[in-house]
Formats: sequence, C-alpha cells, structure tokens
Amino acid sequence: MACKRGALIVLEGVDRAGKTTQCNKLVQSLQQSGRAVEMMRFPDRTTIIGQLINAYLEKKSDLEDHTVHLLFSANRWELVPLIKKKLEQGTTLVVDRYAFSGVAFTSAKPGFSLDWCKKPDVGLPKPDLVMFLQLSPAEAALRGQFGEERYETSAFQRAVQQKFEHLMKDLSVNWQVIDASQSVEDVHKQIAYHSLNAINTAQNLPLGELWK
Ligand code: ADP
Ligand code: FDM
Repeated sequence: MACKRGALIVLEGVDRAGKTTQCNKLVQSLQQSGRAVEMMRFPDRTTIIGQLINAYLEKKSDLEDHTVHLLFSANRWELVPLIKKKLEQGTTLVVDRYAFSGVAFTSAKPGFSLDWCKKPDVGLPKPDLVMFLQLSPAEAALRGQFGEERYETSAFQRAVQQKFEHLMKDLSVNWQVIDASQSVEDVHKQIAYHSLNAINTAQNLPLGELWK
C-alpha cells in the first residue's frame, strides 16, 4: 500500500436518532484534527438509481418491494469504486446509513427474510466500525413529528428496530451501540472515541468484505 488506508465508518439507527447531526460533527472534528475525511450517505439520491429511490421514498412512484431493495443495493455498489479509491488514498469515510439499513428496512416488510435481504450486499466493502445510535420511540417523538416520506410511521420503525437488533448479534461486524438520548456533545465524544480507534486499527489492515 502506498499510504495507510482510511477507515470506513458507518452510522446507523432509527429515524431521528441523530445520524446526520453526528456524521457532520464527526467529519468536522476529524478535519479539524488534520485528517483526510469525507462524508457519504445512502441512499445517495444524486445518481440515476438514487433518483428512482428518491421518487419512491417521496411516494411519487411505486416500486415492487424486491425491486426497490435491489435498487438500494445497486446504489451502494455503484459507489464502491469511489469508496475503494478514497480509502486507498488514505481518506476516512463517514457514512450515514449502509447495507444494515437496507436489510433492516426491507426485512421489516412482510415476506422478506433477513437472509434474502443480505444477499445483494454480500461482498461490499466491510465497515471498520458500525455505530448504532440507540433511541427509544418515545425519545424520538420528542425530537419532532415523522416526515411525509415512506416508512415514516411508528409501527414500521418499531419493526425496523427489531431487525437492527437481530443484525447486531452478528459479531463479524464491529458494532458499537451508542446511547443517542444523551446531549449532542456527549454522543459526539463517544463517537469520536470509537472512530479514532477504528482509524488507528484500520490503517494496518486490509479492507474486508461484508457478510462473506
Ligand atoms: P437522523 O439523521 O438520525 O434522522 P438527525 O441528525 O436529522 O437524525 O436529527 C433529528 C432531529 O433531532 C434534529 O432536529 C436534530 O437537531 C435533533 N437531534 C439530534 N441529536 C440530538 C440530541 N442528541 N439531542 C436532542 N436532539 C437531537
Ligand atoms: N433505506 C435506506 C432503505 O429502505 N434501504 C436502504 O438500503 C437504505 C440505505 O430509506 F427510510 C430507507 C431508510 C429511510 C430512507 O432516509 C432514507 P434518509 O432520511 O435519507 O436517511
């Protein structure tokens, strides 16, 4: 390797857990400490596939459930060359949602097994760290109403939470559960601590393959 690689760091969690707030803060603090770091989010709504997903989430189009699952996965795969390039160049990536959201959301729909949902994402770049921002539905409710997008109902989000809990039993993934009910600053401190550890560890390790 020409230089030490960057780390792939993912934040997951239910709606309003603070993922976007914390991704931004983490990127800002790592940049301030002089590290090369960039943020990404999934779905990436800017690509052609992302625009199909965006229309679906905004309820401007209907897509068959298997089809949209595969589109979410394709949206990650189309960014894989960029992800690998950045990591190889030594840039750490902070990612707002990844394949775990993909599996949790689709498998919360009737008739979808966790196993089937994981298949299309097998072999994606494996995150060096996945932080799950844990927040109860009651605490999430204090942070405002649900929006208008698809999946933004309390019953569905409860089902999604259960699927995340199942995924977190997989010890092949470096999960860290963060209590997201704390202040923005306290949550950030923990996220920064785990991220710095992951960055230090990842630089000497090859990038893994997810669920392989
Ligand atoms: P997510 O990306 O997980 O949906 P956001 O980062 O968009 O969550 O945060 C959802 C809302 O909750 C925003 O209004 C944000 O300002 C607020 N928020 C985020 N973190 C906290 C926190 N630790 N305590 C209180 N409110 C928070
Ligand atoms: N979502 C997100 C999925 O259903 N599958 C996926 O693979 C991913 C990455 O899309 F409801 C869902 C989760 C959420 C929505 O919302 C994206 P945000 O506000 O852009 O995170």
